[in-house]
Amino acid sequence: MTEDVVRFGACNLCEAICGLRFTLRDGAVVDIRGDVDDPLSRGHICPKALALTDIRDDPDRLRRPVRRTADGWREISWDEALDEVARRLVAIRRAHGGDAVAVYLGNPNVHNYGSLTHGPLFLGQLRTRNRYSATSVDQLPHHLVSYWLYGHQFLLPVPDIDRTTFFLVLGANPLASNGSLMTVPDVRRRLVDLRARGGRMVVVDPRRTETAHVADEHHFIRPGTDAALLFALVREVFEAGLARPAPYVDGLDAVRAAVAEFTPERVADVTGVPAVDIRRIAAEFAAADGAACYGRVGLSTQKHGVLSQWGVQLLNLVTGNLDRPGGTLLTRPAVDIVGRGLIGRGHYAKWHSRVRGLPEFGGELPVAALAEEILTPGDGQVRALVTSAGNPVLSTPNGGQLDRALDGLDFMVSIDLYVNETTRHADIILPPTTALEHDNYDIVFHALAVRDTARYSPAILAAPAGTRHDWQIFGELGRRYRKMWGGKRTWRDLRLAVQSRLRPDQLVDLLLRTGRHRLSMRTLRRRPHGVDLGPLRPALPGALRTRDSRVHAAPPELLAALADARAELLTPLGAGELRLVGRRHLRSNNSWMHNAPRLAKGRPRHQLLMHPDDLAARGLADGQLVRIASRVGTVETEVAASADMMPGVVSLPHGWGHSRSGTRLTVAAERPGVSVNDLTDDAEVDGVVGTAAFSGVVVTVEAAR
Ligand SMILES: Nc1nc2c(c(=O)[nH]1)N[C@H]1C(S)=C(S)[C@@H](COP(=O)(O)OP(=O)(O)OC[C@H]3O[C@@H](n4cnc5c(=O)[nH]c(N)nc54)[C@H](O)[C@@H]3O)O[C@H]1N2
Ligand SMILES: Nc1nc2c(c(=O)[nH]1)N[C@H]1C(S)=C(S)[C@@H](COP(=O)(O)OP(=O)(O)OC[C@H]3O[C@@H](n4cnc5c(=O)[nH]c(N)nc54)[C@H](O)[C@@H]3O)O[C@H]1N2
Ligand code: SF4
Ligand SMILES: [Mo]
Repeated sequence: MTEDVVRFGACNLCEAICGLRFTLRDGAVVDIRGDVDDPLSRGHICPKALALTDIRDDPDRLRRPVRRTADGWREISWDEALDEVARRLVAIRRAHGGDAVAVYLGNPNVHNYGSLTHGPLFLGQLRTRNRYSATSVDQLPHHLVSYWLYGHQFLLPVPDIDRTTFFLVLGANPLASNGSLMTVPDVRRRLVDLRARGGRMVVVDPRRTETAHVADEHHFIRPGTDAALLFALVREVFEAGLARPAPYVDGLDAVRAAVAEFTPERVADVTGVPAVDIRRIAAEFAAADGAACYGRVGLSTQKHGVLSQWGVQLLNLVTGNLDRPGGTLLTRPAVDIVGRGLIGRGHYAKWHSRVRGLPEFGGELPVAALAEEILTPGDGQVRALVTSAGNPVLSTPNGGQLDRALDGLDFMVSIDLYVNETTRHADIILPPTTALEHDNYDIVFHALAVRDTARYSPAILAAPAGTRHDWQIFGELGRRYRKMWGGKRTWRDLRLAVQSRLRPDQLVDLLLRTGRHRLSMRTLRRRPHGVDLGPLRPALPGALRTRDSRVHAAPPELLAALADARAELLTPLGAGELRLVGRRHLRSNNSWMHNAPRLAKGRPRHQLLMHPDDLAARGLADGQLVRIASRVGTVETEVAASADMMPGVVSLPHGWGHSRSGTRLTVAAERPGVSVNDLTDDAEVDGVVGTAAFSGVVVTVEAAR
């Protein structure tokens, strides 16, 4: 037996990027714990990090490319697989045009720096307008609002949770999710500290969540009505004479006029939040010495997601809390995504989806339109699909329809570790290494963290022989595709040839050296716990990217959207209807970690939660098998009584539904659950930008026969 070796890295499973301490014995990880010297996570860890080894050692995990054949999956060589993918995609583009090949990028792409540095080398060559990603089932409204208000889609203010004295949280459950667009490891301790220094936290959610349980105050809200609540709060700040906007904010007169009708009384009828509370919360928020309003998935993925996120920004702006310590601030990351133009400022509605006419944003179309683009014949019909690190059959609205649509493709390739509900349709699957086997620098989530830090994670274990990293797969595909496409060589090709041969750490080293903190990979390698770059600090108006360097609080597009939505936003929802919302659990991660034995055990967590009164009204009992139906589908699962649910609202987590045939998920199949996205509706999208409207789907629930 050799001596134990200790190594440090960061977890890339969720946005919290916790520092981890690994103990290795005889080449195997025997212990994982939080790195107490990490300046951001300070030793925090959650149960998912322990499953990193489950994923690496999972017998179901693919280690070689596989081809789907009539007698099941057959392993093939990398050369054969990569050549065939390039050849088929080139052939389909030649025959049907660039738009015939669609791309879907899932969530883990942004947690893996190699996919970010090398993905574009291949994907950029496809020349398709049919680009989709998890963004349009997630944070898309944030980007659009930042693009309009601040001039860049990635100028996303982060709550200064460590200094705020009033934290207003809508549609987010950081105690389960560990924060989103707010990288906040150890959120529980930070919230305890908030209250210890006399601060208050108010949570607005149709479910009394884990986060609501540690708050000072929780309010139920009817799903999809948050925009009305936020407009009422903004109105009250104006009415009470409490507006204190910064001098570089334009458009607030127009805002004031636009929200005038949103009186607390009218909004109380719509939202279910009492008018006295609306008035009081507005006054407390405005009076606080540093207040932050934060709204996440529950706000973004609803019909008025864009208006809701605008409302969040407006409340922070009007009260002078944007760019103020204790309010919301921009980060100063070591890899400066905005400053270096790594992501463009954004563009909106430059083109539209072929079938339904949904707008693009930043070069992507809403994924709610993907199935119809495959199913509807005509010029520009999607005939091939490339997916990377995604599972849209389980994660996008009306996944059942997409599931059927994928069967009709001429060709599909997936870059993924598993044969899951989506990749089971692929002709070829290209499996990358797992997180423990490749290095990483978190380009995205350092830029969204509640404190500026920088940390590099080396590979903890050697990659098994014959496996490839995501960046190598993308680099190889890029080179082969370029060769097979042929044609004139350009400067772009030269850049492609050079970049595809550099490793991600070499590319990121360049960005670090030229960044504002003048770091380098060498420095980061020498400091395995990461480098502390300090608390967030004010940066406006200098950091704005609008042409006049001012905040545009009332862009004409948003005023128009509000005018369109006002009648609906001021009308109470139909009485007696049941509305469906989603939830997350600490031991689960979207659709893809249910095959980890360590996480799968314990109490089941896939059930429909329903208020006891709603159960009684339907003659249903706790634990019973029920049939849930929406416009697009029906599923059957167990119901669990929960007094934490708002009456009239039911909750089902997404990412389940592992009973479709042809997958290779042995552990997950034992506790399959059902897919909430067999109920969510591809026709229900945000009116401005097309994000899936998951929150508030109308459903019926009855005893299963
Ligand atoms: N353990 C775990 N952590 C995760 C993930 C995971 O799957 N598991 N996923 C990661 C990802 S990809 C993301 S994007 C983040 C998301 O992080 P969060 O945004 O914190 O996500 P949720 O925990 O789903 O919280 C959303 C909340 O919105 C509420 N809600 C639903 N509809 C409405 C509504 O209309 N109005 C209001 N006010 N509330 C509503 C729900 O009841 C729920 O409590 O989490 C990340 N972290
Ligand atoms: N109803 C409802 N639907 C939702 C949500 C909701 O709250 N409610 N949340 C939405 C949100 S916020 C998100 S982000 C999406 C997530 O949905 P998706 O991004 O579509 O899918 P994931 O479930 O994250 O699946 C990730 C896939 O990537 C693979 N994978 C993991 N790591 C890697 C890697 O390093 N490289 C590669 N190549 N593959 C890898 C896994 O095997 C898995 O197949 O779901 C969305 N869908
Ligand atoms: S909170 Fe997120 S980053 Fe931290 S250990 Fe858990 S999964 Fe990993
Ligand atoms: Mo997400």
